[in-house]
Amino acid sequence: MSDKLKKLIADRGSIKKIGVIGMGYVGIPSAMLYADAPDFDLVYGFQRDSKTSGYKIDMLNSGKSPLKGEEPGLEELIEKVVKAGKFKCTSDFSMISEVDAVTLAIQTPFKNPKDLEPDFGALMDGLKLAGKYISPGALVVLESTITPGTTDGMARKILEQESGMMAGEDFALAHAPERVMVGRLLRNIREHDRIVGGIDDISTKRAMELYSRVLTQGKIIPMSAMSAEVTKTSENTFRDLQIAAVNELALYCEAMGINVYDVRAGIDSLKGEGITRAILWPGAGVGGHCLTKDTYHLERGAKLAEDKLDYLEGEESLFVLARHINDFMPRHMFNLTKAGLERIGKDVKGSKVAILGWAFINDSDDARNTPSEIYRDLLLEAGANPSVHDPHVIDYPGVTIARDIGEVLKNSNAIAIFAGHQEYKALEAKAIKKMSGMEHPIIVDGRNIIGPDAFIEKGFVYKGIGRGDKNDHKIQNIQ
Ligand code: SAJ
Repeated sequence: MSDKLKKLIADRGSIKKIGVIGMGYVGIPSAMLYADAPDFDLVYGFQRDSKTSGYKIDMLNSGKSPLKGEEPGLEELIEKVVKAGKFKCTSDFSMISEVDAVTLAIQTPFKNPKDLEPDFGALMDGLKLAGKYISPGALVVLESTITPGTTDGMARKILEQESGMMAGEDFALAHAPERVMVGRLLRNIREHDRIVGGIDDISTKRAMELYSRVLTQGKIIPMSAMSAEVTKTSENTFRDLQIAAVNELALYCEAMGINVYDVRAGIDSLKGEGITRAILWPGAGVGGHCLTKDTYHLERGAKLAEDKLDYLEGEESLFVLARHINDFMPRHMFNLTKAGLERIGKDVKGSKVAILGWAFINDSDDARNTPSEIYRDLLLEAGANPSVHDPHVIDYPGVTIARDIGEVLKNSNAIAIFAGHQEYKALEAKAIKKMSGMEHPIIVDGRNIIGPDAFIEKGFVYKGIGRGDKNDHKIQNIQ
């Protein structure tokens, strides 16, 4: 523990001013909670005044949320802290010199998962700006999900180069990964336990001071920076693995002619102390900004340590295989659609297919890495004519999203359900059939939200993920 840093922090006293770099799904709710905490005096939200996201600066400073979709309590909190003068959004990064702590909540996508090559461009720009302006005794925290080894590796290097100071000596450095989900951002930050990992104990301690002020139910779990990086990447990797396991089971159940949901309920019934059976839900695919890439961050971290790794010769990583299984599910939806059309002697080529749900998750407008896009592209490749409906997603590059479900169902040979939105749970066979105008429309349920019998009775050709008990049903001719 560096006495020099200890003294610098003691001279500064408790954290009063904070800077948040990256006004997005993580940065905005975090900044507002810091600003609303009585212990902190002022929070700057740092946002580049770029063509694509510069508009956020004025919106936030006028107390408005630039985030799309329902975020309970967020708009009110922005208005409150802006009115109270406790939050300012700015593109003047030199103000970082004033703050006691600066956090970075910047996207860390992958350029190419195959080569495990992340796109750290935006994060490196943020680190350079933080390094350029931080003052002695400040704390820097990475909240983005990153490859294990990044905090004490690339981030430390950039911050030291830009600042001319030493991490652990002149400034504190830590990783405290976000754990938020769209639709409940504020609640997740307040209530989830927070993993806090410093490059040394004094950095961990200083970062704990920051997060303990915003947690209501959650507790702080201190550890090393590397352990924090692995915790975050592997908690999403494990979730992805659990989803891949039940997706594989669903594919088996289809082949065996049984209902995966009966099996799931059976497995889930084994309860009692010490028995955890976390079986998740099969479906049309895994989207979003997290599960689709965090496995590759973990893999990259392990690769950096592969000279010490003892693993099966020539075997693929279980985690990467899980990614491939989940990436296969939209293609499986395509195969089910094709099989359904073939049952009535139709080819995918020239067929009109209605895609219900563009969001990657239910009842949200978030369509980042949506599985629906993979399915849509497969249809286009096969010469089909896809159309898309989603009650929540307003716009998305390269696709027209209809508001009127009748419009996409009209003359549709097939209907594919990709998101479990509430609106779709009320779908009625008779009404859908009337809108499609087909004698035997194909309906492919990727989220198990419709009752197969109600549709089969109306002459639909039903296909469902994991529904081997129904997928080869007798087609009914309705007089
Ligand atoms: N999905 C399934 N079956 C399931 C659960 C989800 O197919 O049983 C699909 C969803 O449809 C969606 C995708 O997986 O397409 C991701 O869904 P999600 O519920 O995991 O949502 P995310 O990605 O927004 O949230 C995850 C969460 N991680 C964990 O629970 C370990 C969240 O806590 C994280 O904060 C978030 O990633 C993140 O930002 O890392």
